[in-house]
Amino acid sequence: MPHYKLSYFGTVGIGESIRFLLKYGGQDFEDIRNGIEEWPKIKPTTPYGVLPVLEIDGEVHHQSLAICRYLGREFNLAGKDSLENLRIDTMADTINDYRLVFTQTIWPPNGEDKSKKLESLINEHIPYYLTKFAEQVKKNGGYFVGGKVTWVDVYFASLKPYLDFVAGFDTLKDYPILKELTEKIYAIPNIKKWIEERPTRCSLREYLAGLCATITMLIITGNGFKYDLQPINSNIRYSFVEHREEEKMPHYKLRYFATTGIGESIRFLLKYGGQDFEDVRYDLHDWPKIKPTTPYGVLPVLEIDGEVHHQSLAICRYLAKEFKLTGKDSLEDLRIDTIADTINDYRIVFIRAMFPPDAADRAQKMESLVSEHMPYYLPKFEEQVKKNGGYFVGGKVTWADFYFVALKSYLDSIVEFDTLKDYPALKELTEKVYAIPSIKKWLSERPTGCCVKDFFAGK
Ligand SMILES: N[C@@H](CCC(=O)N[C@@H](CS)C(=O)NCC(=O)O)C(=O)O
Repeated sequence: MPHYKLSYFGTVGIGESIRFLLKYGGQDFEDIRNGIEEWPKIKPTTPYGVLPVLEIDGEVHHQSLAICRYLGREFNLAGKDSLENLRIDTMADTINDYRLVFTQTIWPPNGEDKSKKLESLINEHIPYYLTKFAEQVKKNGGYFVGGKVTWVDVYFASLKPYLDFVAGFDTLKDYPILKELTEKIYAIPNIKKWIEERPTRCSLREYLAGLCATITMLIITGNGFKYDLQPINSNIRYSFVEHREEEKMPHYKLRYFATTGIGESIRFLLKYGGQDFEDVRYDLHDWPKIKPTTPYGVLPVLEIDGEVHHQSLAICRYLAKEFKLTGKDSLEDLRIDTIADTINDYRIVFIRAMFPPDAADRAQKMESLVSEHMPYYLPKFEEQVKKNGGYFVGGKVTWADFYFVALKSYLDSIVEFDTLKDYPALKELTEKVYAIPSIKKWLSERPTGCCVKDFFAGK
């Protein structure tokens, strides 16, 4: 058995899903629970200044969802095939989007009224998501995916006390099927035992003292593992693409906005895989009509042979598996997932800087994006790429590299300068991905005038 050491706060929060999964797997683990008073000292010792962090035989991992996916696989709670894994990943990311609305309620962005946020959490967001979750669980025999328990059910059930606490009531009270699912997870013997014996902390008093609020604010990220360098062998990848052309290709239809954004990584991956796809692009003025036709009111949406999928990262991971851009084993996949989620956290800071309606707030967010957040993330990305032979993971191109590179034009256009200008290793990585023949071709032919600011300006 590997040695697991989990470091989180003395509460439930997003660390609890990892505890649930370790317990489910019958794994002993060191359950380090940090107090808020120690946090300022501990923070700089974590990969990206946040928790949870899980050490597996001394190797440091972060990003709660990446860790859950890894443990899910270790303990046979993953899907039976890659399409089922896509469905699980999609739901996990959607549950995480749901959770983030709670986080934003506790920590409203500057100037936003907390009670208004709570009101819209309760009256809009909770019913919006839970109705859809309930529908899905009903259609799937009482579980989120495939009529049996998977790690996404455990993830959902483990979050309940935390979400109830923020909302101030039993969030599942009007959703019997979700309640039943949660009870089923709680009744699994190892989990039942854990619930009986786990430390009971995170009281309201503690919460008000700032501990839980700090925790909920955290978007878990990080790095700091040892690397397994491999020679770069891009021939293998090109020959794979040629080989695929002989196979029966599924029909792909991508629906996104008429810009790069998070849809572009999906386009990059499809192009890399030599896949034709319908590239449906919407203008902003079409959006109100289109929004209700999507699963959760957002894009991108990818149809694969008519089955509708959403969540950009879940889709990228699925395509990467199709086109052999994943890791060589599950630990390498964990490293790829971790950096992809961290790049996504970085991306979200750009979005938060771009949208506040108040100009002064927007200017302040933009200023801290450029002077704090970018210099925080980019040197860490640069260091990781340097340590890994010019790629994010394992000394060869993986979908994490594609995800990062495809976002560049979008992020550059938000701040209006080359975000990688001071980061030669990241720049070189970008050039390498741009030079892959299928990507080079795509860059030369993709619709132009597609940058984020122009798009929002209606150009
Ligand atoms: N976690 C989702 C987020 C999707 C998302 O927020 N999409 C934005 C575009 S980048 C959207 O559709 N916004 C329209 C809206 O919220 O009305 C994913 O990665 O797919």
